[in-house]
Amino acid sequence: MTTHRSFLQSNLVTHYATIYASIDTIKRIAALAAAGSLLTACAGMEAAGPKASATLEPRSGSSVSGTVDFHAVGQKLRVEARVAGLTPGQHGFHVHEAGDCSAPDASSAKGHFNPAGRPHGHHGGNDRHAGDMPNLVADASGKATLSAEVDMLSLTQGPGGILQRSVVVHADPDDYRSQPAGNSGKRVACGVIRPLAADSGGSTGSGRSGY
Ligand SMILES: [Cu+2]
Repeated sequence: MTTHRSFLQSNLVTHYATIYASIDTIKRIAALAAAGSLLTACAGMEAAGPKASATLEPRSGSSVSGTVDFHAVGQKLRVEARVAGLTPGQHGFHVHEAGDCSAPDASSAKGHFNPAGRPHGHHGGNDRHAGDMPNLVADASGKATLSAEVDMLSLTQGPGGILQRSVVVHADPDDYRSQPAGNSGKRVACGVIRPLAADSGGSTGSGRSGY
């Protein structure tokens, strides 16, 4: 009986030791996981928030191509466009409602992204489509770059969210007045706006001095 009891006790001690070791392991794993997600969060902030990109493909018989990148800067969205194959001068440039560039004239992208149901207008005002952006300006060689911060748009799932919508370049300047699209003519390029993985997008090596 004594032997049996002592066996039981020692067995219990071993059992508790195992439980405590498990709890300790769980705590360590939890701590490591927390540290890991903290690092991930920091890395995301260093990269200036979520990113998305659209690859422009030619439409309406044009040879226009390019890339449009987006990333969040506070409550605004920074737009960086590099476009080639344009006629020299200004070209209407908008976020359109549908992420579908399949039609030869890009009509499948539908109208300007306009979640608030407002008239078309100047990108600097408030009474306008959320998708209204500044005209691209092409040089004599047909190349245009644009770097601008716009509001009313975001990379979230909220009402201003532009993921899986499209960006469209037009043949003519947007006059920022005419309805419904600024009289900017044919759609010469179109690209669907897709989210990028958090660690891609080319900002590697910058802004990491905080580590
Ligand atoms: Cu447009």
